Amino acid sequence: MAGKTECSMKIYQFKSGANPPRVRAFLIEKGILETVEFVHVDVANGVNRQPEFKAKNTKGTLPVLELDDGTFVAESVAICRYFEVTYPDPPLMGVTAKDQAVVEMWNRRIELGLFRHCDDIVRNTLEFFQDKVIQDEAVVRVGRQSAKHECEWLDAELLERRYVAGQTFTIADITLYAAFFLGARSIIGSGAQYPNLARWYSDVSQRESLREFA
Ligand SMILES: N[C@@H](CCC(=O)N[C@@H](CS)C(=O)NCC(=O)O)C(=O)O
Repeated sequence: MAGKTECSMKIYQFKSGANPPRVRAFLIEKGILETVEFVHVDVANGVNRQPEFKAKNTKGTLPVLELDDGTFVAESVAICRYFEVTYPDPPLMGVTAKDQAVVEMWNRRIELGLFRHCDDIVRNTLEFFQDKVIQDEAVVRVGRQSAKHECEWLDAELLERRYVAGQTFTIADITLYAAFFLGARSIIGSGAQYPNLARWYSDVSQRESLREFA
């Protein structure tokens, strides 16, 4: 493994938010956090919306991976995919064709479902986003209701599985934890209504990698 001084890859990010910790957690699970140099971008002061950063990612979002040939890769899952291929052990996105398909199915279900609803709620309520998006109370109402439905469905799914995609920890668990960080934790509350989700949450919360969500 490369030491800190040998880093050639960079990840542009900031400490909080829900997406940068997804990638850091993935790298910690793989034991390769030290192979990457992290570059802090001052999101609070809009540095990610300035031309210099938009030259790296026209969307202005973080995280962004910069490879040593100058390629920029945005989107957390795409960045994780790069590291899954370059550092296959331990696998976090499945090994066989079947397992890869199952993990991807679950990761997409979580990302396009609960994670998105929780993200919608945050973007449409936090003062930080007031000048960045058109905040709409209807989106918040629909988001809350949809997030509850997703929690009910996931709770039933987790009855016979330890983790989201099966009996091993995968990227889909990191994505679900990110959804919890964004607000799903408050939806499940004491867990009485969602015992399997509550069991999953208390199990994965023990992992050091998920302390990146803070
Ligand atoms: N789909 C992207 C979402 C990236 C994203 O929205 N990042 C947020 C931080 S959690 C961001 O950059 N927000 C700052 C902004 O939009 O100005 C991913 O998976 O990485």
